[in-house]
Amino acid sequence: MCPDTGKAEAGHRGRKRLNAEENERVHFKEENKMTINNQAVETWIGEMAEMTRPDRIVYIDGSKEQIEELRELAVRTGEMIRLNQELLPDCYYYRTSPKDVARDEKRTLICTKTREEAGPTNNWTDPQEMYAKMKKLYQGCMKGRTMYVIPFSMGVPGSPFAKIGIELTDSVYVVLNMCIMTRVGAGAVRLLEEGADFTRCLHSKADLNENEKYIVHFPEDNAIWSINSAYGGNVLLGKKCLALRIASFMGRNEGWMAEHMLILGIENPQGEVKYICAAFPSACGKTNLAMLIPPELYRKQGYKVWTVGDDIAWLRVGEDGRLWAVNPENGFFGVAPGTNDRSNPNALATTKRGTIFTNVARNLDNNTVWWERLDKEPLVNGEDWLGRPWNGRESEEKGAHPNSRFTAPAENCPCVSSEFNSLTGVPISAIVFGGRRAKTEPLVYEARNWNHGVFMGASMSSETTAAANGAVGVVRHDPMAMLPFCGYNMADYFRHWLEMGRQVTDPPKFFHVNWFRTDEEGAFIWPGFGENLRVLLWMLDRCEHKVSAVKSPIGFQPDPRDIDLTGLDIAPETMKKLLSINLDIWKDEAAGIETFFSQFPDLPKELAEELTTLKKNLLIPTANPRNASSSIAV
Ligand code: OXD
Ligand code: MN
Repeated sequence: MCPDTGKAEAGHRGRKRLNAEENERVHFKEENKMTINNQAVETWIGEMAEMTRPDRIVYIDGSKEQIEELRELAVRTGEMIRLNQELLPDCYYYRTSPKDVARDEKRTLICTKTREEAGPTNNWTDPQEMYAKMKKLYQGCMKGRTMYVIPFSMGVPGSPFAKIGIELTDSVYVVLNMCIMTRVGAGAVRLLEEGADFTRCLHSKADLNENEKYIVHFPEDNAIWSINSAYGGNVLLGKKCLALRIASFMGRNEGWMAEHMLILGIENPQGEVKYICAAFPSACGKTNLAMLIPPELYRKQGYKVWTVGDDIAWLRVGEDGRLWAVNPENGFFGVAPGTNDRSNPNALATTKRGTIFTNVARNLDNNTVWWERLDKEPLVNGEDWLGRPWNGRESEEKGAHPNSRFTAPAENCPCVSSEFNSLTGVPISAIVFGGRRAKTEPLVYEARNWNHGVFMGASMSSETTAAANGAVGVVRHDPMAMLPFCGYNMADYFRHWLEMGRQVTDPPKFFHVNWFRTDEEGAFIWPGFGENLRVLLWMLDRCEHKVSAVKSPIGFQPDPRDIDLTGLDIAPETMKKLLSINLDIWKDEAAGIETFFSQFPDLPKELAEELTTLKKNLLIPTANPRNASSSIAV
């Protein structure tokens, strides 16, 4: 392993690495220029530097010049590779250590004063114990290194939604990613100087010892400590750690919500835009849905889709009684494999400039990047994500890691919403929950009301993916896609959702979707991607009371004729199958929900009541629940 980055030597084959002395000569023009005039900030940075002992402290202002200096430094030290600047201007390539390729849920902790506050679904340790343990690990870990101070804002500075953080890190890769994913520099500094509170984020790659890797949240102290990892989800502390775990805790106390949701706008031919939020677990297609391109038929009619966010939504009740959402991020940290000009041309276009690629394969013929299903041509003269020579025609192994990523600026996205930088956000018409379920869940159904919608989210399950360490393809309960991201007791989180429902006087409708239903051969039945618009349009019609629905044991379902299939090769029978519910499977599902809920002694009674209703509905003695249904008026 390389001593200073802990990365496998294979990852640096053929690249010159600098010795410590050469590194010393790295000069930062901006080094002493920036200050943050706030006593609490100074004291904290002083304490953290005292503990970690960096050789130098460099403040990050997010300027083009400083970013350029850091890129050059990363190339000189061998940490990153500069990609072909003609084909991929300002794009860089990075490999993590081979065992540090995904979020590590087992090593992610919520350290609240009591175990109960963190709840049964989070890993918990007493905060004092954890601080003591981690202080030992951080002791002197930045000796010989630079500590970068990154002041950042989640949300547009000045927006009532925005929250400020400062991340201290010894990783240039983290700095460069944070400069894409968050709003770094002046705006955050101004708010800090006006006395804004901030999340204290400390990261050190230390020596990347996987046995001492920790991603720890202290919500009561507004602090995050991460050590021994360099994988995005564990180290870009503004993202999962602040914008979901810490923010969900803040939101509960302050009366708003932080959710693992994309936000998209659908513009109709009359130019009206309606916004939808959707929560799917990691790597289940949020980025693809957020950047959806309408099928040609709809494009010709004038439909457009606009991306506000692909991963995180912060939601507040507006003065008008509607729910309003912002995306607190400034870029996309998307899964690369499977992204191509059919599945998501907008994402592909977004990655053509100013992007950092992590753990993908590299094309040695033209120094660009490659991943599985990027195109039909296998890469022949390549290097895999481990830095080994790789020929896609011969190799049985994958060229890119299944959780390899691109970090790309949102401003690159051809369909970025004009409301992306709105201070007040966008009003939400519909909230969608979904996951990967081969058999159980129908293509779409609608909740009867807010409480039923909360139950729908709370009882969500999905097959696991490569975004987190552990087995892939195992069905697990993942309420609101927040299981790994809720910063406090999930029973209280459900209660908070129910409370928000009492405050929204003009609520969005709730829906559940499943794009991943399979047939007897295991093939996906629904074409997905752009065609998902057809389902979203049915939802919007429901929101505007333009179409009726059919009662079923699990909620309202479309009359199959109400989902427009024009131009699609899908028989009405297939549509019926996509919408069908198997009562036996659903009885098992209800039992699974009951077991999942039973771990919360303090489960809100509203959810227990919804479960009782579901069980009652499922006992209707009929072979086909749709026969037992009746049309309801809208
Ligand atoms: C992500 C994740 O990176 O959910 O967005 O893991
Ligand atoms: Mn995510």
